[in-house]
Amino acid sequence: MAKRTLVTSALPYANGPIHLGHLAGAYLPADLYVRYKRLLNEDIVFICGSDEHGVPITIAAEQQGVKPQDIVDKFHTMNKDVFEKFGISFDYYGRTSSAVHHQVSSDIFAELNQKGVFRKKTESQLFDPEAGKFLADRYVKGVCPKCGYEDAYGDQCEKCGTSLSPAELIEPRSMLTGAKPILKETEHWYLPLGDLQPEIEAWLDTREGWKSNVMGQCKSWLKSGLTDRAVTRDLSWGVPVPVDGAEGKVLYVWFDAPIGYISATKEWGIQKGDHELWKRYWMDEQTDLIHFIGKDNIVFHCIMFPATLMKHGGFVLPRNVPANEFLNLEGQKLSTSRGWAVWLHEYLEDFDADTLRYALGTTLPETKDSDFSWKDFQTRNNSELADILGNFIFRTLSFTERFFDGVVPELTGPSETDLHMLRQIEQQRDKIGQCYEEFQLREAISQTMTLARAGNKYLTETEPWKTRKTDMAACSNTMHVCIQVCAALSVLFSPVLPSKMQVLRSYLDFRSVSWNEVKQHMLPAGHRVKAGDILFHKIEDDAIDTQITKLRKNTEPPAATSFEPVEDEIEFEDFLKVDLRAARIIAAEPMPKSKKLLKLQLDLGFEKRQVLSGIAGYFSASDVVGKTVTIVANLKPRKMMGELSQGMILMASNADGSLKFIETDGEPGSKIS
Ligand code: B3M
Ligand code: ZN
Repeated sequence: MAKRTLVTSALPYANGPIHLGHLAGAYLPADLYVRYKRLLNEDIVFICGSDEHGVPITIAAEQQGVKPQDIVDKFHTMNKDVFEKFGISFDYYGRTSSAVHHQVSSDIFAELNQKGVFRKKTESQLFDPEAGKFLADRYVKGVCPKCGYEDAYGDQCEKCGTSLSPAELIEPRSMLTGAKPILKETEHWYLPLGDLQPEIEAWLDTREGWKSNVMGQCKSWLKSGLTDRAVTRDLSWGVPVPVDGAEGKVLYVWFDAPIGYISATKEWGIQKGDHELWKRYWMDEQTDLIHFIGKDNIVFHCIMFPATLMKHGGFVLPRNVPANEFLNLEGQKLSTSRGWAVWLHEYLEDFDADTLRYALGTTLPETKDSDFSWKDFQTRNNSELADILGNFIFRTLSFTERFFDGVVPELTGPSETDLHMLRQIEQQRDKIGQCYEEFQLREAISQTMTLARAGNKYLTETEPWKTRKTDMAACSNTMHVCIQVCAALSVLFSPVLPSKMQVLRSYLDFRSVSWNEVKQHMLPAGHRVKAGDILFHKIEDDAIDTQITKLRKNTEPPAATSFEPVEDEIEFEDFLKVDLRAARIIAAEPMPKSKKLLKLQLDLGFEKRQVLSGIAGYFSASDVVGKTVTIVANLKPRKMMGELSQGMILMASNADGSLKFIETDGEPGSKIS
């Protein structure tokens, strides 16, 4: 086992506030893991900070007509504060504009340069003749050479994840003036990734326990062959290139930003009065370095940064990079420019941090993209936090206060049911721990709720309100056991619900916060507890509707996008399985409490049917009545919101995001093939 762990979360650009997508990608998962490890009393340090360089910052400054420094000062402070309010427990939150960071990244560049690692090349690069500037990275957009996405940035296509150079873009256009760039020669330092490929490949082969989505991406880049990457830029904002004659050039933001993890660790040590402390975490092989990031950052953390560290020498390389996929919002891709996002500071005005930590934690995009919806948030809160966890705790503690004067009763002659419940405490502790160790954080949370669910069920089934009158010993045993389960939950749930579980421990007068002390018997008979207040309140429909309305109001319609790529080939027999029919919509009404669904009555000639269709955002009931449309008639019927849906209406999705029916002149019931 490692002596120590260094956990990092991607440094967010200080060019805007933090939203749910950021949290789900790199911050909440890291915090869950770190809080779990701290409960094991392991030596672990959690590092993050603001990424304050690069084109994202200067573009934001230009758009707002202020200086880059003003932008980073504003968002650094704001983001640091909101992370704290959300319970993200960084040991240190640095910033890449700090003097220490400039020094550390300069030194690393200089060392690599001196070792002759870089290749200096003069190449033609895109230049905006109107602005008189080279167009680095996000100053230029164009068509992705790999997937054809039209809005790919000069450094990366956000659609397919490929990392790019501006010159690779098809039909490039300047973000400064819209002008068509020309080519102009300039000299830069390149990291020769092509030459380093065998070393990188050999190192990646030694990595164990990586998620398949992460290793898969790495393998696919290696397969297409790595190429030299420039690590300097013609820009004025950033860490100046520490070489004589390199005026007007700075380090590429993706060169200096990951080094920010090192400089922030250094600053953390300095703050603790130990200038050498950072070396224990970065220069000693006993450290497990874990980078939590979103999937668009994989290439930088698994290839570029390790290559940099490798060639420098002396540094530890990541043991794991548990990158997450993307979080969608209400079924659509998050988009800050369109306003399709939930900002954390706004969320915290209306709800508490722990509720979101739980709801988001159960929906983390660990292996594939996932979706956050306000309805699901409400259900997670009402049906799980309030109805299971909160209800169990409140019933246990108020019953103990009322009938046992708040004193933990004796356990005497426990039944098999009592013993079974007690055994589950340790079983679940081990199972949950295993999930955390393997970065299966969703499952860790779900297994923790399983213990609460078991406790709630046990309490209901042992019926202490009845045994109180007939079998006082059984009643005492029930309450003794339930209190042990509450104590266990107060520790096992604390990575997810840190502040609520702290309150619970105060009710239980339970000081222990150590994972391994979670056992069958923690609070002895005679120990005093108090009932306290209800920990989780239900969230009403109104509060959720307000959020959905706010989201829709802030949002512009989806921008024109490209068409979906064609799906994989299927056999003719597969196609024949789908029974398509013409159907006339004879009645339509909105579904109560649903923003998405319309309830439609269809005439199929030989029979009538009800179908629920997710088109309410596009059509009103009166728009659709009378149309003869195409449906999948042999789709297994399913219930949605308590109503039966017998089939599915086919829709064409236009590139601009609008939906159209597949109308037909066929008579209702006729087969379409
Ligand atoms: N700021 C990119 C991002 O926010 C970048 C991460 C840096 S991690 C060293 O997606
Ligand atoms: Zn692409």
